[in-house]
Amino acid sequence: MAKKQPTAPVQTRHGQGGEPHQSGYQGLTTNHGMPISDNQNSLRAGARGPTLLEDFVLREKIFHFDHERIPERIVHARGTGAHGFFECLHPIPELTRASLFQKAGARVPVFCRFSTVAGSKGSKDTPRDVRGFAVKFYTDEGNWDLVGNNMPVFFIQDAIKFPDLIHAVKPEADRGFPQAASAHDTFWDFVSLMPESMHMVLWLMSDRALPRSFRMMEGFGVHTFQLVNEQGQAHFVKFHWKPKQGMQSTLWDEAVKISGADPDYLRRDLYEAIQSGAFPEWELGIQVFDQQWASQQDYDVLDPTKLIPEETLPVKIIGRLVLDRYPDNFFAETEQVAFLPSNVVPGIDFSDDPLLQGRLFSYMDTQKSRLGTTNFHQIPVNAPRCPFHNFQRDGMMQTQVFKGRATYEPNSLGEVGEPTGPREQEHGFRTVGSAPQDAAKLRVRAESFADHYTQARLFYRSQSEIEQEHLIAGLVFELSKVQLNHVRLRVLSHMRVIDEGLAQRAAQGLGLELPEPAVPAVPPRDMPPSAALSILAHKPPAAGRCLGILVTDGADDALVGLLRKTAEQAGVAVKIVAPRVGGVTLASGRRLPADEKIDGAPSVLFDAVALLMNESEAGKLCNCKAAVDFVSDAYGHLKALGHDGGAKPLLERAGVSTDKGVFVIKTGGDLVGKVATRFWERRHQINGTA
Ligand code: HDE
Repeated sequence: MAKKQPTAPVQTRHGQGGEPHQSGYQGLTTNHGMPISDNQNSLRAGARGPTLLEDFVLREKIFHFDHERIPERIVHARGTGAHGFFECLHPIPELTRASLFQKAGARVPVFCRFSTVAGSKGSKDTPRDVRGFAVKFYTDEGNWDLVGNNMPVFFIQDAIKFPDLIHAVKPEADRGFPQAASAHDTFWDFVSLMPESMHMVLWLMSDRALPRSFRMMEGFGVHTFQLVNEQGQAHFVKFHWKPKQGMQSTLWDEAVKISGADPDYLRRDLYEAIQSGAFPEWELGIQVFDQQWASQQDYDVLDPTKLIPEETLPVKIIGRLVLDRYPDNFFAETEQVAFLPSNVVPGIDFSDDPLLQGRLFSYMDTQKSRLGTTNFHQIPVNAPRCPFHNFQRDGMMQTQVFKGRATYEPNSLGEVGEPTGPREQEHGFRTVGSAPQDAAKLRVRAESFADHYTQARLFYRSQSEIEQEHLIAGLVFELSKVQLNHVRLRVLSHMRVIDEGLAQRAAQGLGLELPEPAVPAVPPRDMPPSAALSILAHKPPAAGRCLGILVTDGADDALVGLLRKTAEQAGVAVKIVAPRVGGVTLASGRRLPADEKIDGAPSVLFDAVALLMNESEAGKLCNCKAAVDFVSDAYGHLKALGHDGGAKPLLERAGVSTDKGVFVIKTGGDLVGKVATRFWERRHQINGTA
């Protein structure tokens, strides 16, 4: 008789039901609780014979496996999430009765998901794209979902254009590519035919579309919402998330290389930060205004292609968001989380923004298709943390066992003819009443939405010179990927209306003659530049960044220790990179294990690098392409390179010339303090513009 093959590991061989085995292991069972004695071999007719249909253990396992995938999100498919809390810092009872804003220090749990928009679930983390920033607040009066982006405006003004926009940016219908990229004909064809998208297009071409980390992005509710107080008085509000980690972006060349080195870069970054206890934090701010103020602006506050400059209406901080726990199970939590812009709580209400109005329908609908049932609100990550009762019943995957006879309201099935079951609440949500300005049914766009260029100009002119260079390079790159020349020219015709200099520089980069300018419905105005729109106007802190230390045998132990200590004090993470993952033997004779082997951790994964080696080892690394690229990329990406003198041969081999960012480490702080700094003047050397 043949033996069972192969021998199973001890821990899976025992098991009686789901109870822990006496040795501490939990017994393996089927989904219906039957103890499984063999998880290695299917049931066969003879040792080498066919598998029997009778094997219900096999069939259950394969059946479940066959259905493990669920449809990915139509947009924002690629993302990652985390648990945390929101804390009210400055109560605003005068503005809203929402319970989470009533008491300083009061906290509610949250789940937050960050995402890219265009790519599929398995796409890379670092394409040029908008990022989703969705927060679910589990309040004691229900879930409030603030489903925003890392940019304060959007491409379109009306929900009816959303499927067109997404079809245009997704892989082209006939060929199925490009994945997670706007650099192709259909996207630019569509947006160039939609002047209202020009403001957002410039945000997409800017550094905002290449965040260094989800932790280093701002977030925006985008639409105007309303806050409603106990007396029923309403104010308009825009929501802002301000990262405590500061804002930071990658360079384009860096982003491209990161996507090869680590397609999970942003996901891993969030995971590692939380696991190490460096909990990412944002402040929640609001811009509050009333109808009278809104009427005085030159743009319509209901138009989601417009922002309100912070210099005009300052952002008031009211709370903070801290993410302190990575999910236990990615699928159960991050994949199944279902955000609904229609999830508001008493004290928060919508505005008539036509894009928001469309979203109120779409998200509920999409969850049914994605999660398969109207009962998606019962999945733990979606369920309110407060009690919820109503007469909605049954449906696929119903997990609640309702008691009683009454499934309708009103009823009189209680004792002595009284009603039974939940009732309407006096304190419940009430929609803010507003008199429609024009009660006629119309398919129109308000005239006040017609200016498509003023704020695109505002955004461009609010960027620093370096950021403008990046924006133009982004535009030139994307339009160079576009194959239809008439589309390129149409984009340039819009750029001419936004800013003549921008158009000229883009045309030069493309090697094209400038076309006639587009004819705007409303000629653009000049608005005062807004520093709040520039990333580089804000100096980022060192904390939250990562220093990569490339070491070889014979490196100075004391210097490694000094860098580690200084970095730890500054909240900077450290990774040791070595020619072999087993590590190196330092000059002191101590073994230093490595976190990464050199070709698995190119310098694009770090914010700054240290090179610790003696000259002879540096000489050997001159023949290692990965080591040479490590150095030349760190230099090319304008990062700080600290070294111990021994690395000189490698620096020379990598073509590094000494500047303020390339120096011999003396104090540790001299390098760690520059971990978030880019040495911009070096770019002329790199780009050949010196
Ligand atoms: Fe979304 N959007 N969207 N969107 N959106 C979805 O809902 C939609 C819009 C945003 O991490 C979908 O659950 C329409 C603006 C984020 O799970 C879908 C319109 C903003 C996320 C959908 C918009 C967003 C989504 C896909 C135009 C910024 C990911 C899966 C009217 C304010 C949430 C899903 C997460 C997801 C529809 C426009 C942000 C299809 C119809 C504007 C962050 O329902």
